[in-house]
Amino acid sequence: MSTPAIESTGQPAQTVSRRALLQFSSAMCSLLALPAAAASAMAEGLAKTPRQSVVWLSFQECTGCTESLSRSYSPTLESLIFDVVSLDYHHTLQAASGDAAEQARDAAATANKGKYILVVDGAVSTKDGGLYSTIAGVANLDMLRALARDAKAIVAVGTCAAFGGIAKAKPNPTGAVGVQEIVSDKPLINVSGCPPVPEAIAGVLAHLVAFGKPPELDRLKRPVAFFPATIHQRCYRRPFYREGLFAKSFDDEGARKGYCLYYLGCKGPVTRGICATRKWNGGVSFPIQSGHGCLGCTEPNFWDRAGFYQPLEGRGSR
Ligand code: FSX
Repeated sequence: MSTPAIESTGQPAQTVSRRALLQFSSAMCSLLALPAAAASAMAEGLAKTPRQSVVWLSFQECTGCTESLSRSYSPTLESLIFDVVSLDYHHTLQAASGDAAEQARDAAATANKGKYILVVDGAVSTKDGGLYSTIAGVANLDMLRALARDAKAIVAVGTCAAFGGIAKAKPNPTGAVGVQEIVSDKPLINVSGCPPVPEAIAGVLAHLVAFGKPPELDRLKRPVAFFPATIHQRCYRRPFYREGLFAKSFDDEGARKGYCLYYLGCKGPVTRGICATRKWNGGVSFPIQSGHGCLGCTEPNFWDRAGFYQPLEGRGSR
């Protein structure tokens, strides 16, 4: 998929040390599956690129995506991502509230017209003109259209923003959809997951800032580096699957021995992501490691597609 280059903004240059930038870039390039030489190029790009204005809109969501980003345990990641970008508007993280917050968003969009990155988490209500989800009296639908118009790129963070997520699940009373069903004329990156792995959010923003274009995307507009394979392909329980050793209930002998959770409804074989390798909370664990099958949350329609405890059909020799 082609990834058109995009211009940088004119914000003051960030002041992070070169050593910190190199550490950050090395970690990001490793995650992005870029060659080692790309780390210094990314650090150079970040060092000379003015801080990138980011306007972050939260619509129909649970704040899990922001919780995920704020709980990144990677050394320097959280501080660097806020030094590399200028997070000009974010409901949850900003100090401003009320009119001041709305004015901050409008001021950032005006000052960086055509140059800011628009991050969206949460699904967009479209039914009845989008009146079921509003911010300061403005429908999310209208706010998205207005802010997307002058954005240079859009990052849909979380499965709600990417594909509609839980809000879009039946009966979808608000007419919820993902961002791509509303905006189709801007570079768009879907960082799905409910919530996404925090390093995927940071990595996409770092790539946009350092290289001026999105990373390579798959057919669902997800960055290939963070959705390289199915959870099953990288799962530490996969040897049990191949041996035909399964847990059949959550408290049987197979469960105690850590056998494969396929028959307890795990959706790992049809779900792409890096949960099994990057894990969560600084590499402590991920759902399968804590004894529950993958829910398939990085995929479209995951809530409706299959019961969480219904096994997939047609187990083959994987
Ligand atoms: Fe959705 Fe994110 Fe799941 Fe929650 O913003 S992807 S419900 S983790 O918070 O949107």
